[in-house]
Amino acid sequence: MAEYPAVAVLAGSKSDQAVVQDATKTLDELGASYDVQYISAHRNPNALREYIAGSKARVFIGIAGLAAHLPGVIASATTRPVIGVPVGVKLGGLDSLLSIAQMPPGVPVATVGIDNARNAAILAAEILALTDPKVASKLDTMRRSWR
Ligand code: RP5
Repeated sequence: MAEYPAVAVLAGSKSDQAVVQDATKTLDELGASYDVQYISAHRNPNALREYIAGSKARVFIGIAGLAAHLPGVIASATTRPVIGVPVGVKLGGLDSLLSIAQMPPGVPVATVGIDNARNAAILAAEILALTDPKVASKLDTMRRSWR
């Protein structure tokens, strides 16, 4: 297991907190360590870049609503995998979903469904599980519990 938080969970606003908690609850279930930060990509872009540069996280989860550029901006600053969670604020979340999913070729963001932070956390754990047997075992147990 990594000694530093393995997943960085970043959200654009404290108003995204309920969705953030869906992610962290699932990461707790799967034994994946994480750090949570609320940093707006448009209000505080310098702090966001500094955080990413200083982070040793192996996977980033970016949670944002409306224009939802946060996950794309995270991906612009790192080659580590980024998972985006569109938050349903307006337009049923379709604006956020398209903003996150429609990244131009070359800078991908793996996108989950609207407000589906649980899937983002499971996907992050699946990435960690490639090299972390404890997380792999927890994922296996979770899947078995659904049978
Ligand atoms: C996005 O705009 C945030 O991720 C949030 O989902 C939405 C509203 O933000 P606030 O008005 O609460 O700052 O940047």
